[in-house]
Amino acid sequence: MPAPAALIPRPASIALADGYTTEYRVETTIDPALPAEGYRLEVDADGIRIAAGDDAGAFYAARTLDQLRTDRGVPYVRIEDAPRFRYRGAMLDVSRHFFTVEQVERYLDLLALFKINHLHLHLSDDQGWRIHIDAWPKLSEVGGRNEVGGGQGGFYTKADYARIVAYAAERFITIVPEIDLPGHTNAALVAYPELAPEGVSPVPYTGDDVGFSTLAIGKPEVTRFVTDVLGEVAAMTPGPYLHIGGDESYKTKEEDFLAFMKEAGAIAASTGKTVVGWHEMGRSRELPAGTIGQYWGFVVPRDRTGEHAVSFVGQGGKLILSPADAVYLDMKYDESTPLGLVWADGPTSVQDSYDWEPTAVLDGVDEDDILGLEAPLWTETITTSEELETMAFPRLLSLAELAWSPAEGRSWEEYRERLASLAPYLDAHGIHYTRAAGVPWR
Ligand code: TNX
Repeated sequence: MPAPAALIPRPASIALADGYTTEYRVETTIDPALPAEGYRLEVDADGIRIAAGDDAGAFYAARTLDQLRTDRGVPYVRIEDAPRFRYRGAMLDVSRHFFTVEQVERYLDLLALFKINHLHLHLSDDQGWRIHIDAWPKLSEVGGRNEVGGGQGGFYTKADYARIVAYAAERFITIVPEIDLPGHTNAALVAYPELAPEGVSPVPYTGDDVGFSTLAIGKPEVTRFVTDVLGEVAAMTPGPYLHIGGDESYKTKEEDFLAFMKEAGAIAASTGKTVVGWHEMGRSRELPAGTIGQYWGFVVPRDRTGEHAVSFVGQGGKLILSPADAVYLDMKYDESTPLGLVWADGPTSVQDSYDWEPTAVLDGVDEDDILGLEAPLWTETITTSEELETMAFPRLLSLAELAWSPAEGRSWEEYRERLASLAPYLDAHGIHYTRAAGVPWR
């Protein structure tokens, strides 16, 4: 019997038999009786056969096959597999530091290896506006020319953005655009003073503080801005989701925040997209039908974060879980990590990133209320692809497994061994992962 395969994410069921094939030709068929994104992979003396529920399932079967390959060939195996959650996400903050199309494509390549199917792009924040909007051209041309530390910044043209969307789609990844409103808007206010409460532009912001900016809620210019921006972003988005932020709007009065979220939510919904917002948006009881909440509180909720998240479910929506003390990839691994932050009960070890159960986080939130999971990578301290990879890997793999693999039979003790065995595969893809403590790297 060969050693158990070091597959991440772990398949729903796997049976290994004695032997290897070195005949790599693959016979693929689509069998609509199989689940969406699911597949069956059989390797035996007759060769390699894949049956998949759809094209995504065939793609994932091929990714599993990549991981199974050894020097001796592919082990005889029978795998039946399908994801636990249909939303398996990563987020990249391209605002605090800008990342080029090529850098985003590199991240997409890596996400696809582990069956992640959504990349949420945080396209606007205090430090930079990163997507061109025809009706408000200075957002990118002025608001894009900055980043944390005062660098050049940058932005995506519509053609750039279309390239990212297409590259993602080839890997069965949906891009989820976020325009963060009504806070986190300093860069927009730099470009257009009429959007600011005092009607004057602030100076460009190059630090890493949060919660100090707000749109001038109630002004007709702001309504026009939100309508134009969300309309253009929706038109660039073939995917179903439009994220409108809503987090940490500490300078917005509560009544203004609620009025704004109602209005912006309705504008976003009128584009035909499903609205997504950070959990603070759940303070509103007037969300568009089916609005998705993204929970970024702790694995054991504090303050009113859980209540705000559950509000989305009460209003007929589902949740994306991103508990900050588990899946925030910008947290340090330990005291020795040169990059990253610690505010979310950090440091965050690989075990912390793995050892939690999605249905146990929020009372009254069951499996069916959870659309899926997402690991955000905020980039206040991150400037290059190599740095990004050292923070994302290997903790992003915990998210990939939690979002794909069944909860039954999951244990950190078993996972850490499987993760260590995956090192040659990570090396083969040139991934700059951190050999973090707690994993028996060889
Ligand atoms: C909180 S999480 C933020 C971001 C920061 C991040 C840093 C969330 C919705 N907002 O603005 O970049 O912490 O970890």
